[in-house]
Amino acid sequence: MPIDATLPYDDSNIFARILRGELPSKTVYEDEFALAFHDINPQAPLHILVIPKGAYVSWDDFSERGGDDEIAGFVRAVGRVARENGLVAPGYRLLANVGFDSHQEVPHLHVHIFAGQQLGPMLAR
Ligand code: DGP
Repeated sequence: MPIDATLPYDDSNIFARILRGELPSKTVYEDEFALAFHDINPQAPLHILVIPKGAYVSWDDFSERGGDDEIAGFVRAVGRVARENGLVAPGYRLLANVGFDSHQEVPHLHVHIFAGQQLGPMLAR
């Protein structure tokens, strides 16, 4: 079910549990500001999720409340994950769903990295 991105942060969401080590994930990268892991239901040959370590519901929440250090750290982590996986030359796609119309399902900000094939049009037609 898509979530309402205007609701307060819910500490029991799946990605919060992954961050606390209560649920496993296939970690790709971790630093002070971000954790990257493989999506459980990949939509491309390579499908990685990058999440901030802080408690933010969505891109909207993060861009409004996130500290400058957290925002810079997170953006750099996303770029680094792509670079370290050799994705810059072939190309990749970033996606962050926010709220109901985008079908955001997990209420902790996550940026999808899709790669490994021609990704086609930006939106399903
Ligand atoms: P979105 O629709 O943008 O909220 O995408 C949520 C993504 O999270 C979706 O591609 C599947 C992934 N996902 C959901 N639960 C888990 C989980 O427990 N582990 C991992 N690795 N990914 C998950």
